[in-house]
Amino acid sequence: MDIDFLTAPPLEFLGRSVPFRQADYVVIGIPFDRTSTYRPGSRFAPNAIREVSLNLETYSFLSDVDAEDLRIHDAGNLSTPAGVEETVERVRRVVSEVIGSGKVPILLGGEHTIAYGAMKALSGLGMGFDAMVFDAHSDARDEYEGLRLSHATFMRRAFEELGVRDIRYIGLRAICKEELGFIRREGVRAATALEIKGLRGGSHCLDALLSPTPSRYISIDLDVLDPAFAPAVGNPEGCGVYPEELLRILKRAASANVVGIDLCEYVPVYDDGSTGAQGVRLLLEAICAIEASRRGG
Ligand SMILES: [Mn+2]
Repeated sequence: MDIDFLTAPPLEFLGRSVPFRQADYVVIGIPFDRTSTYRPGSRFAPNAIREVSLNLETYSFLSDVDAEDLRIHDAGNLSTPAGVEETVERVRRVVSEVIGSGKVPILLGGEHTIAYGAMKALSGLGMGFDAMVFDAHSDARDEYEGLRLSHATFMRRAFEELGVRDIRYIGLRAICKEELGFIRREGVRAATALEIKGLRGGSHCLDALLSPTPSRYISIDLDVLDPAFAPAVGNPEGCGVYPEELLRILKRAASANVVGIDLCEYVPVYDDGSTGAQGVRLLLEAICAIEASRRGG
C-alpha cells in the first residue's frame, strides 16, 4: 500500500502477514487518543492487541475457521502526529484504499473517533451500509468540552455530515438527555443492554437490528462489555453485555456483507490481562465469523 503515513508494525497481528496484494483482510493500527476525556491511553492498544494476538490459539469453534489460514496483511500503524481532523482524514484515505482494493479493513483503535474516518471512507465510496455500533454509549452529543468532533460526538457527525442514517446500536446503556432526544427524534435504532438481557422489551428489537443489508460496517467499542469482563477501557460503564451475549450477536451480525470492522477504546495500562484476552478473542471470533459468511457458511 503506497501510503506515506503508515509505519511497519513492531509485531504482526497473529504473528504473520501476507503481502498486501494477496490479502483479503488488512490490519491497520490507529494509535490516537487525543480527545479522550476520562482515561486516555488507547493509543497504546494497537501494539498491545498484536502482542495478545501472538498468544492466542487461532481456531474458532464458533465458525469452524482457523484465523491462521486467512490471508491477513498487517499494514502497521498510522502515524497520528496531528489533531483529530487530520487523523480521521488519514483513516479515510487508508480505508478507502483498502476497500477500493476489494479487501476488508480491520482497524485497531485508538479511541472510538477513528470509526468516523472509516465511515467517511464508506460514504465517500458511495456505499450504502448500516453502521452496527457495539457500545455502552451513543457518542451522539452535538458538542463535548468544546469539540464538535470527538469520541463523544462522532456518531452525531456521522449522521449529520456523512449521511449515515442506518445506525444500529448494540448494548447501549449510558446516555445523556440530549443524545436520547436525538435518537428518538431521528428514529435511530438501538438494542439496549437491558433489551439484550430481556429485562425490558423483547428480542424482536434485536432481530430487527440484525436484519441483513447490502453491506455493513461493524464498530466495537470494548466498553460494550460489562467492566467485570473488560475493565481496561476509556469509559467503563456497569451493567453491561456479557461475552456470550456479544458473541451470539456478533456471529449473526457477520452474516451480512461486512465491509470493515474496528475494535476501539482498549486502554492497556489499566489491564491485568483480562480485557486484552477478552477483546482480542472477540475480534478473532468476529473475523472468523466474517470469513465463514464469505465462504457461504
Ligand atoms: Mn463509543
